[in-house]
Amino acid sequence: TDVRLDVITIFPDYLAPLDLSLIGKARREGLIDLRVHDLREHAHDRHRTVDDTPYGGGAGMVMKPEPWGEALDELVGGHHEEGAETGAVPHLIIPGPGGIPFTQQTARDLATEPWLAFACGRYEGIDERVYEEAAERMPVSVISLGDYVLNGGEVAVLSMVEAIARLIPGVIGNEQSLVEESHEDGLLEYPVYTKPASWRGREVPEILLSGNHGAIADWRHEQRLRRTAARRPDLLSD
Ligand code: 6GU
Repeated sequence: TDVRLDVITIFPDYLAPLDLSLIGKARREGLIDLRVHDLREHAHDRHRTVDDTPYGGGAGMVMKPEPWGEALDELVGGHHEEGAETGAVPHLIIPGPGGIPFTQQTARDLATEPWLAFACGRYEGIDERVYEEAAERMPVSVISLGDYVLNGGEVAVLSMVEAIARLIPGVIGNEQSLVEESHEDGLLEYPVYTKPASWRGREVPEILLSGNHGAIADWRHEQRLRRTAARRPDLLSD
């Protein structure tokens, strides 16, 4: 396998879409070894409790450290578990709105790593000592998709895994489609059209029917600049 991905969550069913489409195909072809783990298997009380009230007070619940400690032990080999022989560790990604921004460059960097693990938090977050201890054992990154709040890391992991996996050689058939897309060179993509040439009184721009490939390339570049200026001026200034 080219890459191993582990996801630890209290909602394994949230990751079911990773069986579908290009990612599902890459898994079945053995390009991606993706394993989803239920955190509750490491909660040993009667009710399989994974959360508790915050020290110091405040709203909501905090994820308890013990289940996370055990789940990460099982992954990297805490004392005598599988993996302890080689000393290999994953790069642990913890999704959260308080993390560093996830960008196409983040996806490119993570796509070169042989082993990634994603720890999905819920409630108000994970006990801080889990981050501290994990960081002594493996690289840890807290990563955010953007400035808005999701209920947990699962949906963020779906996005991150898709963005990363499609950059792994062999996962996408047409590699050229990877270089000609938004965020690969700092500009948004140009508008695209297909048949019919006339639809509900709207015409495809004449230049695209001209067969003049130089003029088409110039038009597309101009469209990319205009679109980026209108929608994402931040990409042009900084
Ligand atoms: Cl990565 N996680 C959560 N829970 N909320 C988010 C996020 C991540 N990115 C933006 N909001």
